[in-house]
Amino acid sequence: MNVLITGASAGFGKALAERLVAEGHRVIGCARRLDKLTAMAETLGDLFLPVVMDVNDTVSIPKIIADLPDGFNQLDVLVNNAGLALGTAPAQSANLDDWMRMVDTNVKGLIALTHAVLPTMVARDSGYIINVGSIAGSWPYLGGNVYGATKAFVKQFSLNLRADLIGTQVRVTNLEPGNVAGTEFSNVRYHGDDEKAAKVYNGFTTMTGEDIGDILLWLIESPAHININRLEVMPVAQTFNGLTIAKQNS
Ligand code: NDP
Ligand code: 8X3
Repeated sequence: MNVLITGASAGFGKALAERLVAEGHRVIGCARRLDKLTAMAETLGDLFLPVVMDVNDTVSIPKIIADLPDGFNQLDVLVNNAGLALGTAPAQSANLDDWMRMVDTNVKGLIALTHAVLPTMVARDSGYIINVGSIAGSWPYLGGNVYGATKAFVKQFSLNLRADLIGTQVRVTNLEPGNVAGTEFSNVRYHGDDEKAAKVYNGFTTMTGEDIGDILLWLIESPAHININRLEVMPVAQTFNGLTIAKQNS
């Protein structure tokens, strides 16, 4: 299969690329950092095509897809994985630039890629779009404000794609992971404060990028007649917040 992964230079995307190549699939690995992609290509070989792509630059996306070389240009799977959280401040003190970047990357980038790839999948009556959402798209938490809202968009967009794709063989899944350590996610969220990022994962056993890579590979290799609409996964140590009440006299 030919699998295009956004956000392939780190975290889940990198873990998935490694697994796919090990299984003999071709990977179009997209991200902004060419040095990271080039290093991966040196290890992964000819089955891995590094492609510089900034999903925020939505105008550039159709041409990047149209210019994919022979052998890599028929996309069987699109994994919309590039995304980020910025900050954990409550809404009333959040940074507006952070909010806008999350919308640009997690929402606009994802729909632009989907728009560029979907018509060809439908024309071939075959293909699979996997969107990487988050538990933050379903479960509100303090400081999750716009990040969670972008992932709620991703969830509903995924479900609405399924509605539009009735009668076709094109599949769509929204993967919704909870807490995952060992990626750059929290380092990015805390704007490079690596000490603060590391503390998020202290004191419990969490999931890893490799766990999510395994799950993504399992989705991609699942039987073509099954559509997994949504898949929510958390470490056992994580569960839902109780509903909080601010009492007047406490
Ligand atoms: P990482 O920060 O480790 O990886 C993010 C990837 O996205 C990098 O490869 C980065 O590459 C790429 N990326 C970021 N911005 C852009 C952009 N504008 N254009 C192209 N690529 C971009 O994060 P994770 O692997 O942990 O997260 C991957 C996805 O999973 C995200 O959508 C995240 O929201 C979601 N998620 C993460 C969870 C976690 O706890 N880790 C849990 C649930 C969901 P580069 O910088 O080279 O462009
Ligand atoms: C990332 C998971 O719980 O940090 O999407 O929001 S969480």
